[in-house]
Amino acid sequence: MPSKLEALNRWVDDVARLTQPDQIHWCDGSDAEAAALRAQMLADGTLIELNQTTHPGCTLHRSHPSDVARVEHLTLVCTKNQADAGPNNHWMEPTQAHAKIDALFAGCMKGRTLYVIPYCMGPIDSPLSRCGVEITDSPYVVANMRIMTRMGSAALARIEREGNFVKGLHSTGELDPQRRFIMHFPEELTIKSYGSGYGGNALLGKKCHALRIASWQARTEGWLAEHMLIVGIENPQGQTHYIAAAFPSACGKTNLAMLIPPEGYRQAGWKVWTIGDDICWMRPGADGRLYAINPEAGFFGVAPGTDHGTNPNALASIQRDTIYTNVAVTADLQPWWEGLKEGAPVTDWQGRPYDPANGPAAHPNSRFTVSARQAPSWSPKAEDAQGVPISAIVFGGRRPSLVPLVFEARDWAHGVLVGAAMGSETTAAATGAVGVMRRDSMAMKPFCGYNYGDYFAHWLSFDKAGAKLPKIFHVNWFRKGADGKFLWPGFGENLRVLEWIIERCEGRAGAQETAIGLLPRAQDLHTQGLALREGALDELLAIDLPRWAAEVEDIGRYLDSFGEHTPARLHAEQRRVAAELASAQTPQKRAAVAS
Ligand code: GTP
Ligand code: SPV
Ligand code: MN
Repeated sequence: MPSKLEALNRWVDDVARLTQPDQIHWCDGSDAEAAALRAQMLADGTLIELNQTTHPGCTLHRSHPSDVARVEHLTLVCTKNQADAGPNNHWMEPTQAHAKIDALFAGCMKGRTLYVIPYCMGPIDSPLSRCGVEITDSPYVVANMRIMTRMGSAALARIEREGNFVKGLHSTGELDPQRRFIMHFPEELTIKSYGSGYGGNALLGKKCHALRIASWQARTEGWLAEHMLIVGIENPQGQTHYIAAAFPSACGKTNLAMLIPPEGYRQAGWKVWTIGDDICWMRPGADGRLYAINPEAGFFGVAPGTDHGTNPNALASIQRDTIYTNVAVTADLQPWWEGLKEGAPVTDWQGRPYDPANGPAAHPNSRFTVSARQAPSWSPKAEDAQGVPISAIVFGGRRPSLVPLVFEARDWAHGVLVGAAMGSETTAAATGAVGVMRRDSMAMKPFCGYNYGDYFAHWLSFDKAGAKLPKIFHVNWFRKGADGKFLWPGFGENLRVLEWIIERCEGRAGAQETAIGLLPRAQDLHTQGLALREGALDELLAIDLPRWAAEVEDIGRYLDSFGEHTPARLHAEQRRVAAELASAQTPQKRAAVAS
């Protein structure tokens, strides 16, 4: 069933000539197609059927043990000029890159089926949406793409109408880490991924298209493609504010997007609506506000830590029709992971009898793939072709010390600096050491498809006449006390911070000005019914001036690392904050400046 689009047919032909599959299957996205693929994967062991009484329609996939996370060192941005990719990306010259990866693709689909997956990122009828076609030899990828994107006939019809699409070529190859590359050619709107079957490396609509390629397109077209959740917060008066929040991988986006309000808030009438949990595309509307869509249709969420107490909405979503990857199972084949209070693991994520000596039962980056429609908190506005207006942008990361619970940037340029300066401890979402502090500007370090310096300039460019930009905030749910325990209870209680953020946007909540931005005083946060340790709130809202001065100095060096690409405006902003910190530390000097 080739398409009506000659360019698409020609590309599929070219790929088939290179990869030599036994068959070609054009995916229509139908239920019958999905059922046939599922049966085939159950038969060949790619999927294991879980307990169909407790988890109807749920299956488990165990990936190769060396293929469980994104591989940043093997992820390349291949632009003609290296400076366009920037020091934040691994780079290879495009001709050389094509030659290198095409040599891996040569003949790699012999004995396999080549699947053509037309997909649309965003609502099918939205002007903000963008389409792509992924070619893969992995039925597991097809099954995941069907949940994560609008996949099949409707997407193909839009592609045929528009005539252009992002080309993504994927093969699991031999799953050999020595023969693995995730390459992006933004100038050609092309992705080539070889040797991994894992999420972000293989589901090309997600990080490869919707962030790396889309961020490049967004820069030239005047919009933003960001690693952000989108959540709607409805207050007791029935007004809903939409917040977009960028946290690095495995730092709480899915959890915040689905949070359940604390008891008192629920009774008062607060509601939370999920629009997206990982990616946000936003663009200025006619009224000057930023309007956002979630380009995805499903959640590829972190399993460990998901429980009734932390994320009941996620848990409710994944009781049926969910693909689990690398979780453990109980004696009666129910999925299990660390943090789940019910059940006990009997078989670990690699299929071995569970033995604590082998480490956790579920892989720390084990995941669930589920349709967003299954979330009890799913917002009907997520299908809105115009997107939702964003009231606030929130940045945050895992910062065990220094960074307070929440602060507000004084204006857009300061907010861009706050986003650029973001730091976080690394997590299991990518291979490599876990718990190492690194700068992760706007949570886009692994995903920005071009030079970070140019990206900062693009962010600054939104501040122009007529713009009604969201306020920018920074949060830190992960601050630890002297005992090494989290000071803030997090999860549902994070609504208390979001309430302050919304009230600030409405001009109603109080704040105190500090050198690093505006902070709530203890009395500006609603803490009724909140169990906090003695002194915890003071610690969460304290600013250690000398340590902040050192931090801002380090941020200056970090901005320097992008050379002339870093906009002068951002340097100026860094110097302004450094000067404010210096004068805050010497009251005499401050008095002198004031007089
Ligand atoms: P990606 O899908 O990798 O982009 O991750 P994410 O940002 O969506 O992270 P997610 O919400 O899945 O959370 C990752 C881990 O952080 C889980 O183990 C959560 O239980 C934990 N977590 C999330 N929110 C909080 C919080 O407010 N406080 C604490 N202490 N942990 C949290
Ligand atoms: C992340 O790592 O940020 C994820 C999972 O959301 S992946 O799809 O692998 O990128
Ligand atoms: Mn993510």
